[in-house]
Amino acid sequence: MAETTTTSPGGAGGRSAFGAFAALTSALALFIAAISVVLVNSKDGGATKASSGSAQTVEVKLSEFAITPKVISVPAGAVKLSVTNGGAQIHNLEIPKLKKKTSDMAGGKTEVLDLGDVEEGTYEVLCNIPGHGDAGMTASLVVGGAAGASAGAASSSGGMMMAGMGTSGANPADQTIDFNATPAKDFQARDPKAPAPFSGTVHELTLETREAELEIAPGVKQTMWTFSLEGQAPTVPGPVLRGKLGDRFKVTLVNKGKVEHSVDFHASRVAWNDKMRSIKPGESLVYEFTADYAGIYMYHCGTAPALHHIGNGMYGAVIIDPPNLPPVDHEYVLVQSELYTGPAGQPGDLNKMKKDQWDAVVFNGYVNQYKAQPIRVEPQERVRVWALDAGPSENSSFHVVGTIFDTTWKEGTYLLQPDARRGGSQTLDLQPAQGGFVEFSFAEAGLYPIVTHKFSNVARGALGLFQAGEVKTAPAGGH
Ligand SMILES: [Cu+2]
Repeated sequence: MAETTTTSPGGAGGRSAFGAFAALTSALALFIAAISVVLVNSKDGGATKASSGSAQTVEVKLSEFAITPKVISVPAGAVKLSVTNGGAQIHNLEIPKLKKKTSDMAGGKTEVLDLGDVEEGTYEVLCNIPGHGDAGMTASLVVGGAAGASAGAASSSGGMMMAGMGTSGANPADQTIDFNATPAKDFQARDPKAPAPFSGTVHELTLETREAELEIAPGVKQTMWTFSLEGQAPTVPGPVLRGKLGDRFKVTLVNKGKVEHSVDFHASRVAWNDKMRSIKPGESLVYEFTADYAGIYMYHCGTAPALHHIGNGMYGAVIIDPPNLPPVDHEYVLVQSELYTGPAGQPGDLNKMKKDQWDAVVFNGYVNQYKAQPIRVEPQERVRVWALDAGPSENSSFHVVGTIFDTTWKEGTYLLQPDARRGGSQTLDLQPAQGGFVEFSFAEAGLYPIVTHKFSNVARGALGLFQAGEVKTAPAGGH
């Protein structure tokens, strides 16, 4: 039954000739991970016995994202684990209580971990690559008797990292966001201005991935996974890349992080198993594409579990201007996404991502940042906002309170342009990975809230302000 976890997503038999099956399996593991954890739990709830003889050597397999068996049962005494990485990504095996850990092992490698004489008891086992424990790579080492009782305990919650969680995905150690807090004096909101298109027709860019401690809300710093252009500070979202139809993008992706990453440009038409493959820390790849179609496109890391990599900050926008895009007075980019906190110093909590339990919904990566620092325009000026819903899971009903869009463009086409029928639009609706732009002006001086009209999310960080002209009153808390 366990074999279905590797063959069923591949589908037809033609896949067997597919050279890059490892990459395929890796990227599909997002879909597989949940299934395989269930399988392992039910199948390996019983114990694997150590081989006979004085050397108690037990075979343990690492994969995306499981440690098999889930319960490693051995008699008391000298214990060795023969650990094989059967996956595509780098994994390790750690037993924190025993202070034992394998090296970070590439796929296909086997390493024997000598635990020495181990006392009776139950020990937590995990892969300590960031995110992999949360993704399912936990197990229990049960030494001596009482294997049956401990096996039940270990399989009930998928390991100790999830202990005490109940039906909520939250870990008690996850950081909390105070939506009434105000940013520090020196806080600088991300510049929402849309960059001009790159000059020329061939754009050679170096895009780096790394972990970075970023402030996501007043007083809350989270270990985010980021994209940044060479020489620039890491940000969430990643940089906005903008070009024109027909431009050639030559992007060198460099992994400066501690875990594997990849990039998937929705603006491109390229083979997924080649260009979108995951690269290990220190590696790089070249991803070339021609901008054949106009739009605002998402790019994101697709390394399994992609939900974790996107949910923890690895997304950004590529804008390819449609032909004859009219000039406007101001042009902005607002990327909506969810934030899922984790414990301080750790990435966001994958369990909350799996359950759609976001802590916040934000524009350009920070709770209520344009409420704290409104975007300043003048009445009657024409404004274009490029909007992208990066998700990973929540929709957007993009709305600016107090005005009407006379122009909307979504997913490759104008939905509305000014004409004699005088049609107006109140929201731009976007599902995850959809984008477009809206155009409007403000009739009079004042404050104009920026929201997603799914208002439960406005209370959780998805609130900004346009300030048109001089305004006497201070921005109110709500509106
Ligand atoms: Cu990634």
